[in-house]
Amino acid sequence: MEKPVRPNEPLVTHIFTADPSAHVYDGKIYIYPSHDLDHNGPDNDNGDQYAMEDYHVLSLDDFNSPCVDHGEALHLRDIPWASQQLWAPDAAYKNNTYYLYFPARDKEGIFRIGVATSSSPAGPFTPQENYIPGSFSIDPAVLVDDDNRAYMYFGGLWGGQLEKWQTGTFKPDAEGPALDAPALGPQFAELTDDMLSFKSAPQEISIVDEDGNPLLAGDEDRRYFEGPWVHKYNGYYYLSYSTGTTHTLVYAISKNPQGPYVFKGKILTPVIGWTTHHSIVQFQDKWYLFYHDSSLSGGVNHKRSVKYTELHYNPDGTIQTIDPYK
Ligand code: FUB
Repeated sequence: MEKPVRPNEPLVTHIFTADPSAHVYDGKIYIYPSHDLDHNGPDNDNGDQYAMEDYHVLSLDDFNSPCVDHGEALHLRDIPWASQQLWAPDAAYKNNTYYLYFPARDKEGIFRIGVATSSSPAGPFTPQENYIPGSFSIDPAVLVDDDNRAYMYFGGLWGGQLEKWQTGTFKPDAEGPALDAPALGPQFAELTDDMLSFKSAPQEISIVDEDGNPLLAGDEDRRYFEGPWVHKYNGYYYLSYSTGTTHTLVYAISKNPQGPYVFKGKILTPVIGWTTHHSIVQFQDKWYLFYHDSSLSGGVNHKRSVKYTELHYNPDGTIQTIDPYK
């Protein structure tokens, strides 16, 4: 019998995993991570080192159980429109179907977001012929709300190409806003009832400070970079994300799924490795943060491991900051 997974330790060590999206299905915790590959290629701001080719689904019966790797759930070779780089995925359940949402570069090298379906939370997943029309950039996160409407949050700077879409079309040489201009926010789109396309064109989410002013592009401790996640707690939507260059997970809250979101604070201090990426899930009566770091590989940016830790709220609904190494 394999050992239970302990907090702040890799869920699995036989493969490298990152970007965990955790959900509770059928009373178990399913984790949808990226599957990092071991290679000696370039490591750069374009993210070429993240050269992933497939997805594995992981699960935990509970937090006293070993982690199960359900094997390959989807491979690049089976996605007709994609050329490379299966980055951070998410999953959703609706219509008696499990949906896997994932970014990849299309045949022109532009990141798009695709969807694949399965009758099982562990896959295998069957991809659609084409990416979601109107989709772009990376890091999809899907919230199926209490009224059964489903929203996708997505977008990431630099290698994730978000700044290249500021005019609504892809401009390969476009750069981000000036440092004293409002930062780019994540994108928001409601999904159609069949979960396979957007109801209308994605719109940018505004993240504002405590006085209602948009966070600025130069505010690297707080502005959006990549890796959105939205969960609900006490009637509020919590949008959490990575600040990228300052390597922190932070959050903002709103009464509306589309925002504007008011910045609140830090969730996770920087981890070992350049990227930080997470999800937040309630299991039974506790809340958990799933995240990754590169400690198992000795700090190699693209050889990461998914971990979890418990997350605590203060009585006023703010989240207590976690230092994973204390
Ligand atoms: O895993 C590739 C990329 O690294 C993800 O899409 C980003 O969120 C970052 O974790």
